[in-house]
Amino acid sequence: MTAPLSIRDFSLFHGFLDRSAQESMVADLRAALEVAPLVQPVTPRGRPMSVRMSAAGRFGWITDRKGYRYSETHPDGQPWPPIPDSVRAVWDAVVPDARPPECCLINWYGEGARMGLHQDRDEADFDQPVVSISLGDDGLFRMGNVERGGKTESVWLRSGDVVVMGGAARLRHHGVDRIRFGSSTLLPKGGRINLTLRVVS
Ligand SMILES: O=C(O)CCC(=O)C(=O)O
Repeated sequence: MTAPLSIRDFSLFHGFLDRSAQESMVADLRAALEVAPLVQPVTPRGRPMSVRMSAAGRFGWITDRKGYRYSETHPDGQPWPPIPDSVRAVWDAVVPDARPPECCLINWYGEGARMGLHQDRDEADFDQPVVSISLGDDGLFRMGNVERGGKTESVWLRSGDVVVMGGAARLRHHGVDRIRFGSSTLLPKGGRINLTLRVVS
């Protein structure tokens, strides 16, 4: 494993997964999405998000008119499928001392989808990192500050890249301004999948 690039305390492992590892992870995710289909969530104010979401693990992160929260069931009522071993192996490799992940949030970005700058703070233990895995089209990842506002820096995340948001980066704002739709051949119909592994409780 080559040393990661550090930007604003985020650790970026470019090219962490090779093409065949990416393909088998996508197959594992397709099986998980059979159990827990992607949904287009709405914010508590009722605004539809541009990403589609699902999850694997004990918890999934959901949002609807009742608020942002972790839930042990999919909005349709069934429990989430287990986190695929291929995904769990990335966590074990990059954050071997962390507690086991309890949620793998699955975000799917179609053409024009984005995610505004935000902090991940619905988890109980901020000493535990969040690990992000990118698959498919390139996404422009913006990294900011713990406080709102101020200067930010951006980097294009490509298929197979892994980012660790731990330590001083754990509560930094981050988001995805845009994707380059069709830039990768991994997903036949285009789009970007981002997985974030989290310890929830
Ligand atoms: O899509 C990404 O690279 C980041 C996703 C993210 O910020 C999140 O799920 O909280």
